[in-house]
Amino acid sequence: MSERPETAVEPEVESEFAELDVGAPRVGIVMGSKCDMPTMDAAAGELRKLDIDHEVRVMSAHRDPDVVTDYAKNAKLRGLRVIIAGAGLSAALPGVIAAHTSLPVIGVPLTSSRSVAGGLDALLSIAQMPPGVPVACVGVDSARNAAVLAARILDSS
Ligand code: RP5
Repeated sequence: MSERPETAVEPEVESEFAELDVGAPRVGIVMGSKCDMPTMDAAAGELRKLDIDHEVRVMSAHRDPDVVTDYAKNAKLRGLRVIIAGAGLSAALPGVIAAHTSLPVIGVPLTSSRSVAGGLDALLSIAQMPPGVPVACVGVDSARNAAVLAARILDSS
């Protein structure tokens, strides 16, 4: 008997879950640190205004790699349709999530007290993904735009 990876889900089960509408979050907003919350709150605020169910989580690609991996691998099955990921400095979070899910990932490069060149460090970390593993990238600290883009993605599918 062939072994299946633990995370593999039968396609028919996956589509049945996708059709369930129980107010489950459709957008996941994640960020690398609690200190990112004031900036990322603009994404949550915009989704609230647009009446789009969402969830907010703090997890660091560098400090909590297993948590990030599990979150990304389970996101689609849980009903999420888009993930917004904000991080500063060497901002690996959006890219690591994109490595583990086929959902669209929108990265928000963030500034912090230790940012280099006004957030250029995070901007390049998020935008310069290798071919085949895309992350959409909004402007530095532009969390609201990430939410608007997430809404447009939801609207177009
Ligand atoms: C990144 O490093 C976070 O996204 C945050 O923007 C930055 C600083 O985080 P702390 O070291 O202050 O928690 O991982």
